[in-house]
Amino acid sequence: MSNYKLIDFKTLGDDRGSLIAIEEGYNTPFEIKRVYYIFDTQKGVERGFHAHIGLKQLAIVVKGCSTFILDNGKERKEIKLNNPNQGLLIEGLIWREMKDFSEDCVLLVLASEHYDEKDYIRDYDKFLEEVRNDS
Ligand code: T46
Repeated sequence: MSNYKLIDFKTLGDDRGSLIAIEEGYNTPFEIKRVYYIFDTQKGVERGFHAHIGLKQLAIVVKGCSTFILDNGKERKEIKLNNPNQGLLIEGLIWREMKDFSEDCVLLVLASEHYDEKDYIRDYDKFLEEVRNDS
């Protein structure tokens, strides 16, 4: 499946602990216009269930773990994120769902655009129609 990539970040560690720097144009291939984070997710909760028309995002589980399901209309892939030195880049038409949040999970997302509800496709049949029109 294209339109997604796992990016490994360099950990800058010393005897005080670890530090990871994310810099636009260096380990993030888009201009960062927005940052949001999801935390205190209740047990059993599933989120997402939408695709984006133009948004690019880099998702990093900075603490705990969570699983992304990516769906391009033809195949589905499960990606478990449990390491702050790895980011999931999602670009293009991909339906996403998130599940299995650990109690301590903090999911940080860097986004290429400001929040715009018009960029969301929240209906799966409409998403499939967009995929057909796109190919
Ligand atoms: C995505 C996945 C990974 C805002 O007002 N501003 C924002 O920047 C965001 C992201 C959300 N909101 C509002 C919209 C909703 O009323 O916050 C509420 C929760 O958003 P949503 O239901 O879209 O959350 P998720 O977890 O289903 O999806 C989020 C992002 O919205 C989405 O872009 O790819 O995380």
